[in-house]
Amino acid sequence: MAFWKRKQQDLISLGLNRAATPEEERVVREEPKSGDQTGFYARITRAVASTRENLAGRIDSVISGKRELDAEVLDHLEEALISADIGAQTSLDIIDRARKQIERKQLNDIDELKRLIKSELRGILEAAAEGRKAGTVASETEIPIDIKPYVMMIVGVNGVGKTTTIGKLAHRIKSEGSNVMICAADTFRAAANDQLAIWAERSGVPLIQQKPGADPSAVLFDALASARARDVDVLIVDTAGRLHTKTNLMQELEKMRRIAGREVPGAPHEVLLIIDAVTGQNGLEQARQFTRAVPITGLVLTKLDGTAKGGIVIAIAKEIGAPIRYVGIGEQLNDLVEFSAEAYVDGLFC
Ligand SMILES: Nc1nc2c(ncn2[C@@H]2O[C@H](COP(=O)(O)OP(=O)(O)OP(=O)(O)O)[C@@H](O)[C@H]2O)c(=O)[nH]1
Ligand SMILES: [Mg+2]
Repeated sequence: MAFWKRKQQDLISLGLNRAATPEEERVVREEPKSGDQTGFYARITRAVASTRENLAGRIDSVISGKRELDAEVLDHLEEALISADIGAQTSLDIIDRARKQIERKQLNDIDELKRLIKSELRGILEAAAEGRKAGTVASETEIPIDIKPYVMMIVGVNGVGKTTTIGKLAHRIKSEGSNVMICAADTFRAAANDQLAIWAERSGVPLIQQKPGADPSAVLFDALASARARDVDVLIVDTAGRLHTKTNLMQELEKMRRIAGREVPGAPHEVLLIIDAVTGQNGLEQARQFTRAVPITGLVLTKLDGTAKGGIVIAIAKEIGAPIRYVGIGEQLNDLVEFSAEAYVDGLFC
């Protein structure tokens, strides 16, 4: 079953003919599926271990031996949130809310304070998932079952993990029963084709490529024709983080979008922006430039396993206002998990 239909199908199989509650979704998501996707909740928790230790260390050092939530505790907490890259304004807002609740005696101890923070953070992620920030997110469209090929464009600056994510995603979608094809439209680096070929082989899916230096849009055109001819369900398109010609990268992406839409109605159906969690606020600035040029439908945050500043997830969700679909938690084929706001937030403070 195609991955985007799975959740809905799982819910139907649970006998639900209404929207699932977050708890029900969590249960469905936690159910063992095909081998490698089992226990994603635990895997997200593990991926944010360094961030959790960073936060817990700072919080514990200031509250140890204290009975009251005083100004000093709140100041340190604010610093801890900022140091985890949650974002200065967001951290300030959360602590302000906490301060008011303490004054009104609605908040009495550190556990209640943690609960408040978790609920605030989850609120930010959920708002982003709904794409509430107008103007930055392509409107959500229902994906008709008969769209073929379903075209996913993967965009982002160089080195963030686009190619690696494509390999993982191809593996994942294929293991869920769809025919997948990869298009090598990053023609910038000679090595890019080889790297993608390795991932295509690992995940066992065909790759359409041309010589390095070829016109990315021409490669895409070929891949679309080939995908149609071979009855492919999902075409995943790798794109360059930069170009060797003087053509503007954003213009090239726009041209690719136009070609995809001309050849397959509604394509690209998904444009995933890849962001490297390790680059923190700098990466966020680069990501902003993409959102100005390309309508993004979702985000993938890579290298969450490699940072103690995993709070950047919150800053990105708030700033970009698009749903985080997946997180990369390592360099192996199975190291891509569906993002869960609940698993993530619980992981920060468990
Ligand atoms: N630890 C860890 N490393 C990752 C993850 N995703 C990607 N990487 C590593 O990040 C590096 C860059 O990944 P690529 O997939 O080549 O990035 P790219 O965006 O395709 O780069 P360009 O093609 O140069 O634009 C590689 O060494 C990957 O192994 C992740 O989730 N966790
Ligand atoms: Mg690449």
